[in-house]
Amino acid sequence: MNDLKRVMVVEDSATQALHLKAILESLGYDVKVASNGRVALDMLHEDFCRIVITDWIMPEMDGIEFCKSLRSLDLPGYVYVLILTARDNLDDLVEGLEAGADDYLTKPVNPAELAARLKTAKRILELESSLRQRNEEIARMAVTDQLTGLYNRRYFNEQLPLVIKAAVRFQQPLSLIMMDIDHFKSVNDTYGHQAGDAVLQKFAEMVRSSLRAGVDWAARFGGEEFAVVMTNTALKGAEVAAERLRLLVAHSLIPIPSGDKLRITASFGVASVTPGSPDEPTMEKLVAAADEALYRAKRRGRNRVVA
Ligand code: GH3
Ligand code: MG
Ligand code: MG
Ligand code: MG
Ligand code: MG
Repeated sequence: MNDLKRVMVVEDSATQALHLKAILESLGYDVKVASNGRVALDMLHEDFCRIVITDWIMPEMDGIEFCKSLRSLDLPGYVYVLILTARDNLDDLVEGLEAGADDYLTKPVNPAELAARLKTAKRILELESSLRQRNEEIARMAVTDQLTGLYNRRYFNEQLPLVIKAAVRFQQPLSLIMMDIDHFKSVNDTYGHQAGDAVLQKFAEMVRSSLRAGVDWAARFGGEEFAVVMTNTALKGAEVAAERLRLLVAHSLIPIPSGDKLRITASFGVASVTPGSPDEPTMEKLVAAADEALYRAKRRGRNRVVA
């Protein structure tokens, strides 16, 4: 990770900054210099840097204020801060660490010690990166349906109320399509569960391909039932989208592990939130309305869209 080869030096004395820069460059680091804490904060926003060595006493914003401000910011990653100062009593060290510094060094700096301290920084930052990545992965897994890669029911339940709230606030329409594969049980019964899974995956792919990026999103609601949420879309538009998807599904041949190709159909129920309607919309009401429409689509013979 080459961002661990970059160091920002925050130092008001140009001579000392140059001296430290030379040492760091001899250790293989790319160095940027900021003349005080305020300048350093601005630079971090523009060009993020994960290792910072800061002086204590500087005009405008000193090292302590800099550490405190830095820790209150929401930056793209953890910044490892070393204070490098002529102040060498124990109280100063404690104050520096309590302000949010990770390490404390006194001037004049010994290059070998600096190199070793920076190795510690690198180790901590690598650990932080891997934990961050793992967290992101877990967070993504928590909202993803494993079989299809679509959002799962949990995400649907968390997200839909927020989307409805936003639609009401911005007085925009919002539509929900609920869909259910027709006679899916017979796929499993005839061709086996693996074939059923392949059909679900292919169906999900067709749903995904029908979404408008950044506007619609789809979730696996459960079993062979899926939902598409269409923001800023009125009932008519959602009906058209559902009909297009219905045709795509009905005209597709789905390959299954046995080598056979299956034809499937699905039924669709569409419901909407309309701006200005007196009835306050909720997730429960919207889902119930789409479900009711889906039920009617099934009863009227399947392979159809009902709104
Ligand atoms: P309808 O047209 O009325 O919707 O009939 P259907 O057969 O599609 O509906 P039913 O609810 O009777 O059956 C749904 C089947 O979906 C039963 C269940 O075993 C199967 N199923 C649910 N989840 C999965 C899954 O993850 N993989 C597979 N292969 N099958 C699943
Ligand atoms: Mg100074
Ligand atoms: Mg079904
Ligand atoms: Mg059913
Ligand atoms: Mg079902």
